[in-house]
Parts: sequence; C-alpha cells; structure tokens
Amino acid sequence: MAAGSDYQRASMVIVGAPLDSTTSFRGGTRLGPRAIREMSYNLEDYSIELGSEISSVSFFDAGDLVFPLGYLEESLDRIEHVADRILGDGKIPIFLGGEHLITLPIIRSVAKHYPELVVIHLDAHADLREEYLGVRLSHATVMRRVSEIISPSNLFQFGVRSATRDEIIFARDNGYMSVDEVLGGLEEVTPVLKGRPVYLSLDIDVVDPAFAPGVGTPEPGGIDSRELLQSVYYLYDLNVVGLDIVEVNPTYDLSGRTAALAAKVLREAIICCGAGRRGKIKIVENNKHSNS
Ligand SMILES: [Mn+2]
Repeated sequence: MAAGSDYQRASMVIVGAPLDSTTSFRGGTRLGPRAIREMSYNLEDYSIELGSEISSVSFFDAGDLVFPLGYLEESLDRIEHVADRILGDGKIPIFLGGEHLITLPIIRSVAKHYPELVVIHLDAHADLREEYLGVRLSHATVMRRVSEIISPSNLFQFGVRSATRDEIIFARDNGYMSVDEVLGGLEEVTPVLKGRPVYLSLDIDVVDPAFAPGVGTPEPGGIDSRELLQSVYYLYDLNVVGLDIVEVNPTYDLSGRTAALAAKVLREAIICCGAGRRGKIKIVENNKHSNS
C-alpha cells in the first residue's frame, strides 16, 4: 500500500526476505512478506495517532529476495549485499521476514555504516543461545550473533518471556533485558538512546498468541496489539537507520490477524521514521507519544 515506484527518490526501501531455513518448530515464515503486503491494502492511508498519511513518505517496495533453498550462507550473503546497497544509497532498509535469522546479515551491513549502532529487539524469546541444535546460525541464536557485532551493551531487549537460564544470565551480565514488559522498558531506555543510530528488530511473537497466532513458536503471556503499536511510537524521537519485522507465519494465522497487525505496525513505523527524515510532522492534539 502506498509504496512509490521510484527507488531513487525513496528515503526508505522495503525488502521481503522469505528465509525459512532454521525454523525449528513449525515452518511457513517464507510466506510472511506477501501476507503483510496483502493485508496492507486493508489499511487507511491516514494514521489518526500520528496525524499524517503514509503516502506523504517516499518509500519503495523492492519485492522479495529469491533464495537458493538449502544454501543458508549464500542466502544470508544476499541479504547483506542488498542491505549494503540500500544503506550505501543513503536510505533506510525495512526488511520483512522470513525467520529471525535474517537480522544477522542486515546488522552486519548496518553496523558497517553506523559503528555506534544500537539494536532494539522486541521478542518473546531472548535468541541469545551460543548454539542451537548444534549450530551457531539459527533463529534461536541470532541476537547472540548480533551482540558479537555491536557488543552486548548495545543490545536492548524487550518483552522477553522465554529463555534458558544461561541466556538470562548473559543478558543480566552484559546487556539490557526487560522481561515480559515492553512499554516500561522503552520509557526508561529511549531518552538514553536519543541521537544514536538505532535499528529495530521486531519479532511479531512478542505479541500474545491471542492477538498474533500466526508465528512459528507461540509463547503465551505477551503484550496485546495495542501495546505493540504504542511501542512503535517511541521510534518517533529516535534516529532509526533500519528495521525488520520477522516471524509472521501465515500458515497458522487464523483470519490473517497477525499479518494485519504487522502491516499496521509497519505503516506507523514508516510514518514515524519518515517524519524524522523531513523534520517532524505536526502531531494531532492529545497525542501523548511525542513532545516534538
Ligand atoms: Mn521469537
């Protein structure tokens, strides 16, 4: 919805990364990007909360990457290459998963361009394992690998409610983790992150399975869809240099509600980030999410 046709003029570029290689419990995330696009056509152009139209932001949809099935490293290299190109052109990459491992090659690229990079990670799972099922590259290890690139002290995790004892110890000793909660943690952390380059990695399973059942590894006890949307408004005051929305799995998405939520979150994120690029938009009255 509302994506322009001109790559050159776009400030943001959407890329579908339908990787579904290391998904351990139940597959299907490769169908995520197209389901999010389809649901986007149901949305209004206008965001009441932000007082702005998404069509006022110039963004381009580059379509989906094609991966050689079974060749994981080659697939990850392709993602990194595309991220390099988008960042090299001075644009914000927005990746739609696909499984969470896509975040690793994206961060490899973003960290090259922004050495002071901070990653905000919303997820039911810590994804901090040293290895999983005997391998180091997995959707369950992705944030551990990311922390090796940016340093664990630059990784901020929210909404986590599933982890091993070792993952919790690692997070407590080295990073920042807001267990269960999202909004309270963001309230605490975002003032400190202002001005720094920020990447958002959003695993849709941070939301409770009641609101987002279409995921590979459902974890009860999550936030509701309203709280996820409110979380995204924190991006408004931050210098967002890239983001992803991962793990939407249409195979288990009753009524398409997970893809619908992802599409709406994406609309709000695009407007928030676009506003930062062109000198903040005028916020509607009674909006408590921004003081700009
Ligand atoms: Mn997860």
